[in-house]
Amino acid sequence: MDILKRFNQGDRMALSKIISYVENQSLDYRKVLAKLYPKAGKAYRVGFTGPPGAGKSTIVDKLTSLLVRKEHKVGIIAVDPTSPFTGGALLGDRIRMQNLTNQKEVFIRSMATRGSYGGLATTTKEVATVMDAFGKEFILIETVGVGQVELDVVDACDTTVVIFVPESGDSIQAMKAGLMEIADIFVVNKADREGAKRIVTELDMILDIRRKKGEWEYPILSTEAVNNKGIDLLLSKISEHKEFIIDNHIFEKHRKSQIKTDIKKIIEHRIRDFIDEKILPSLNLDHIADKILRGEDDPYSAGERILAQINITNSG
Ligand SMILES: Nc1nc2c(ncn2[C@@H]2O[C@H](COP(=O)(O)OP(=O)(O)OP(=O)(O)O)[C@@H](O)[C@H]2O)c(=O)[nH]1
Ligand SMILES: [Mg+2]
Repeated sequence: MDILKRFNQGDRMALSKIISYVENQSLDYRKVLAKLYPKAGKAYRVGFTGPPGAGKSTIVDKLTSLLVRKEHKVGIIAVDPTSPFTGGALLGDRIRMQNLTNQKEVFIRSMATRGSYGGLATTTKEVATVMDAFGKEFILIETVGVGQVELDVVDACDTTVVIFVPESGDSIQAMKAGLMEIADIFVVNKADREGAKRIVTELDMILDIRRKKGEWEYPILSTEAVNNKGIDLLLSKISEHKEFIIDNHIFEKHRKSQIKTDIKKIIEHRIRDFIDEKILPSLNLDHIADKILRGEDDPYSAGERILAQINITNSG
C-alpha cells in the first residue's frame, strides 16, 4: 500500500487521508489500522472538557505552543458531538488555532457526530491511534459539553483536564454532570474575571473529601489562557500526573482495560455488520410482521426461530 509507505515517511497528506478513511470507515480501514497499531502506544493522551466557551481551545492552543517550544510533536483532535455537520463551532476552533496549523510538528483534526455504529468516541480513539502511529508524542483531545460521548472520549485519555469558568458559577452543576468524577486536573480559566477565586474555593472543598494521603492530589489551577498565564503550571501538573499513574501502575491497567473495550467494540461492530449484510436480507420480515399483526405469531417466538436457524439460541 503506497499510502502506508508515505505515512511511514512522515507525509502529512498521507496522515490526513488515512484519518479520513477511518472517519468514513472506508473499505479497508480496519486493515490499515491493524497495520498501524503496532507503531502506536507511545503517545500520551490528554483530554480537555468543560462547558461551551470555557476556553478549552485557547488552553489547547497555548499548551501546544509550549509543547512545540519544548520540541514535542503534537496532535490535536477537536470533538464536537453537538454539531451534526462540519462547520459552525468547528470552523471556530480552526480559526482560533490558526497560528498552529502551519507548524509541521502540529496536526489538527476536527470531528463531529457520525451516524456510524462505532460512534464518535470509537472513531476519536481510532484517529488518536493513527496520530500516535504517525509519531505524535502528545495527543490533545478537546470535547465540548458534558454528554455520554464526551465521557467516553475522556475515558480513553490518560489524563483528563476539566475546565471551569467563573460564570459556570455553581460547581454543584459540574457535579451533576459527572465532571467531578472524571477530572484528574481542574482548571478555573478566565481568572481575570470576577468570581474565579470563589469557584476555586468551592471546588477545593468538594475535592478535599476525595483527596487521600499518598494518592493523586487533584490539583485546581487558575489560568488566564488568553494572556498565556498558568499554562506552564498546567503542563507541569500534566507531567506530574503522567509520572504518578505510571509509577502506580494505573497507566498500564487503564490501557489494558481500554484494549479490552476496543476488542469488544470491534466484535460488536462486525456482528452488527453480519446481521445487516447476511441475516436481515435473507429474512422476509414483512411477512413475519404481518402474521404478528394478525395475531398468528409474536416477535419473541419469531426471533427465537430465526436464531435457531443460524444456531444462536439462549438455551444453547
Ligand atoms: N477573559 C478571558 N477570556 C478568555 C480566556 N480564555 C479564553 N477566553 C475567551 O473565551 C472565548 C472562548 O474561548 P475558547 O477557547 O474558544 O473556548 P472553548 O471552550 O474552546 O469554546 P467551545 O469549543 O466553543 O466550547 C474566546 O473569545 C476566548 O478568547 C481568559 O483567560 N480570559
Ligand atoms: Mg473550542
